[in-house]
Amino acid sequence: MNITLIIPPNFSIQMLKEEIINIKNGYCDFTKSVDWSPAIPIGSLYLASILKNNNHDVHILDLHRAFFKCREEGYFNRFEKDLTSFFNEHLTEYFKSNNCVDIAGLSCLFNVVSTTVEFIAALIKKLSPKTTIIAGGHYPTNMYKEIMPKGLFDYIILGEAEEQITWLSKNIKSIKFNELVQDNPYIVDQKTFQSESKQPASIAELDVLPFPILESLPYASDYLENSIDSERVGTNVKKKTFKSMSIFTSRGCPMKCTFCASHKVHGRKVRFHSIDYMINYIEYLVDKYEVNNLLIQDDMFNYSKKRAIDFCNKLYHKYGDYFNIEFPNGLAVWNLDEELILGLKKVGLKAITIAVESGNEYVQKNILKKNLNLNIVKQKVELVKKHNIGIRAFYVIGFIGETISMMQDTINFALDLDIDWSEIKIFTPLAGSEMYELARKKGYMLGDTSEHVFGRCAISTPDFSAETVKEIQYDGNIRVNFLNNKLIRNKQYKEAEQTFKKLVQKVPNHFFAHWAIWIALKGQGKTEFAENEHNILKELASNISNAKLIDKYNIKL
Ligand code: B12
Ligand code: SF4
Repeated sequence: MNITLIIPPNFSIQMLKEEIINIKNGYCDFTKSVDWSPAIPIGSLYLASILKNNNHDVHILDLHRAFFKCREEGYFNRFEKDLTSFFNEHLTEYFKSNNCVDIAGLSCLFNVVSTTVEFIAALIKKLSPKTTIIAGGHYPTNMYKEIMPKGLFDYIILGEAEEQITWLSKNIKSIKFNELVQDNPYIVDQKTFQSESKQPASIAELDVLPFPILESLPYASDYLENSIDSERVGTNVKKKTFKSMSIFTSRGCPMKCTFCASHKVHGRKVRFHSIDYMINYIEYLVDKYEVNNLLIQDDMFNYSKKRAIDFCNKLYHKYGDYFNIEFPNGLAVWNLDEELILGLKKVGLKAITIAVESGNEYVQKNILKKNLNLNIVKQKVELVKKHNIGIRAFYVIGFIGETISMMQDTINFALDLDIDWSEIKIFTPLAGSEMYELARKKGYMLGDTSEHVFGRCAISTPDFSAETVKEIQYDGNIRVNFLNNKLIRNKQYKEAEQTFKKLVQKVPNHFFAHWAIWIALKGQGKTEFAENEHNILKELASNISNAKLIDKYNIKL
């Protein structure tokens, strides 16, 4: 079978269109801007590997990266280029030159990409009516009953799809295939999507999966050097020399956080790769791609502390301190102790991110059901700092049931915690989560599900309006990460200069980032550079919204 796995531009059609208009107008708004950098599509790599092992001809077409590259290379700055020309040049051309794609598999990990995936499916149906279109990932797994009636997908595979996509590709030519699908609990088609016996597939023994090798991915080395994870604000690790690869040592999470949807695909039962499997895979990544930055993406890497330490020991035994290690999704605070911190430090952990979510005990216990003890958070932070490891935290405000004062508690907690960076995000209901169901039932969601991403859209409840949450989030971010920045307070001006210069590379006109650079330069006695920065600030201050902020925060220039 000739199979193409397609990664869509990972945003809604509306966002893509707006982004193109913004590019044409030379406009950049920090509160709305999102990170467009490509990420290695790990799920599709797993699928590609198993399909190749079963002798299929597999290609990955990453339209997210293609969109990013077009954006970076000024494609959309040209008058005649828009979203239609983008899809024509990347999808129409592809299907014209590969006129025998038997199966197009669309990866749809996030709600936010639903409209784009549907747009792509409709286009493929037109371009290549004989191609079977299948979809998988979090969004179709959770929403198939609503998606299937649109008639855009032939099949949706629910849950972890490695075994099922192999089964489908093997059997699809069988004349009895429709009957077979009826009996398959993990795949839905037009006839079976309303059946109550369908459920997400789960890979029982992770080690049976072939390595998610990078050979299936065109431009693999470029991802390793320039992916979304190659720059992280608030950690002064020099990423530019890194080759970063995301890995999963386990799947699943037993916790029941009400805002999370991960369990709908990966389940609540934690399954582990053996440490030998992981070390062999890492060996492949090092030998073939010189990977030296491991991004461990498990939902809960330290679920078993013993295994986590075993992993560190074996990795250290083979590679010493060769790697930089990161946990982009954060580590579970409750199971973090000195032994584990030291084990991780030994194999290259320079900065840790902890998922705190809320600084209010009531929200922790009754709204999120995360039950994190905030005093323990403080103790663990001190432990991490004691070992000279950088520390960041994730926070979210605007949960259903939260009041404005509870949100302020989170901001105050973040101010108090004294760490390197605090990512304060606005709650967005994720399809598949308990809170999504509640938001829908109560009619709290404003706009389309696909618009619920980053700071872009929020919910309104009787306790707060979406606008108020945005204001609290904006204000919290400015106060916690800029005006009270730890590096500036501690007079670590050199590090502060590096941190904020990184930020202005991404958001060139960020007033507070320039302000922080100015303070950092003055603090180092770099008078001439500080003067330049001061001039930039004065220019930015002429903008009306910046002028208001200067007034609000009493900034003296
Ligand atoms: C890494 C990651 C990212 C990365 C990169 C994702 C990527 N391109 O691979 C980045 C940083 C970009 C990211 C961003 C976001 N993420 Co994220 N992310 C993850 C994470 C941690 C791992 C994804 C992964 O690689 N899993 C491992 C592989 C093996 O599993 P998989 O990708 O799910 O693939 C399997 C199945 O889904 C299925 N499948 C996947 N593709 C396909 C295709 C076909 C054809 C088929 C049949 C099957 C299939 O089979 C695969 C193999 O088993 C997950 C959590 C998790 N544990 O999965 C969250 C997760 C996917 N992210 C989530 C969210 C919400 C986001 C954001 C929207 C966050 C936000 N509010 O801003 C952003 C937005 C994305 C964007 N537009 O940029 C949610 C999605 C839930 C939902 N219903 O929308 C998740 C589930 C986290 C959660 N706790 O709920 N994310
Ligand atoms: S948010 Fe993290 S800890 Fe909570 S259920 Fe999801 S993956 Fe597990």
